[in-house]
Amino acid sequence: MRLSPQNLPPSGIKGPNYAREEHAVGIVHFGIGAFHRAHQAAFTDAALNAGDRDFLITGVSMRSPSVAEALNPQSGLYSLTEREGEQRSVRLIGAVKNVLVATQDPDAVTRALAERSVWVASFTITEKGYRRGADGGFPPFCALLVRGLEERRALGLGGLTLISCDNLPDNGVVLQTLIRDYVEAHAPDLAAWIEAQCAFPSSMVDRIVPATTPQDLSDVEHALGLRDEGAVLTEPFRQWVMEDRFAGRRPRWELMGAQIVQDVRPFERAKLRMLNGAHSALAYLGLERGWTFVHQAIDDPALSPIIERLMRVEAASSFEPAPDQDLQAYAQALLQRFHNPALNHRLAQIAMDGSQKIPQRWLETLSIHQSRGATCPALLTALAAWVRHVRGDGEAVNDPMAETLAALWRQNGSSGMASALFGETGLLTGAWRASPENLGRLTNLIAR
Ligand code: CS2
Repeated sequence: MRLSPQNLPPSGIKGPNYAREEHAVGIVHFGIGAFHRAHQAAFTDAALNAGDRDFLITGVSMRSPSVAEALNPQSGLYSLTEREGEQRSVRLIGAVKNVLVATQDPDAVTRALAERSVWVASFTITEKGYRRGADGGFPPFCALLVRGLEERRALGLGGLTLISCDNLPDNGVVLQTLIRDYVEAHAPDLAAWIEAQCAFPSSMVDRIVPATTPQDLSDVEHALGLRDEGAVLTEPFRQWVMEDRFAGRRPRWELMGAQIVQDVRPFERAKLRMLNGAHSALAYLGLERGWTFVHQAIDDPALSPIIERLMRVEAASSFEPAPDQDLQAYAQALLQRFHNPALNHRLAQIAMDGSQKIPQRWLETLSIHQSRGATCPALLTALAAWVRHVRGDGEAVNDPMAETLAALWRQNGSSGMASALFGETGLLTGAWRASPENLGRLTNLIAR
């Protein structure tokens, strides 16, 4: 039997206390993967439970129908399980109303954005989701979003708050710039309206959400007595820091601990360079040492000192913390989260799309230290492991630049890769143009 509003698990498992069918949709979310369901949707559900009205979520998948197939037969209802050590806690989340698949029904996405009740469009479309094509082409969500905004203007409705929740520095600015460029090319007369009517707050989101496995689905089935194809499993920890910049109404996300601040940057730098930076290092170094999960890699005495140095010394000294931000306590808390054995967070999941992740996770830090004349042995060790990873003779490389990177290996070999990537005219010099000394160090580390 499948979970749905008609088939609820026995009491004892908490669920939404609000009448879902009486609420309108207030948020359209692009990229409704496990992360959104464990993070922003849970924050929104908490606000609805506390009495906020009309902030249900319409999720949008750009291509794959799998989330729509999992959630729509359950009227959007799903379970969220927090796991830490032996502890399990499960509840039902009611905030998602339905899921649209953009390739199947693009007009439905436009209509959803142009609903009078909608105030917010949010995004977890991954780092590569913001990338323009080699031919300058725009990512597909831009056209859908801008059509929705055009429709709002035509109907005399207000603009939206557009919140990027992806792991990119200044993600609000990234989104705003992309939309501004798209509008300039395709709908120039909308530019002033967007400027006046929409807001693009930057935000930092944090919760470790491993991809749900078939084993997880059976465990959840056992706990609920019902099949939940939309189940997500995560850690108890969650954090959401958002810039105080809104175009209109929003749910009271702070009821579940969201912080609304003037300047997100110190939180976002700490998260990207320390948490995500350590994650990517664990992924490439850990996979090479034969590990499958984050908790195994961080327990490896050959790796933990590198990870500690990367976070506590190299990343933590690369930016100015906010007044109350204690970066050593943050590093300590991160280590504890990485050790959580109940999460089974796969290194291969983190290793994906490295070319899109390492600039903000590692290369900015390297560049800052290089300009100060300091060396970063931990980051260079991790970077060497990534360079070996993209050679592609182990597991298949899951990265939009995989072919280019493999070709670079064929042309340059181990001795030429450092400068082919990070030298004067290297492929990835956007964030870091390595000094001759650092190129030498990296070359040695790649060859080991
Ligand atoms: C991870 C992140 O897959 C990855 O690249 O580093 O998804 C990480 O788990 C989240 O950002 C934690 O908030």
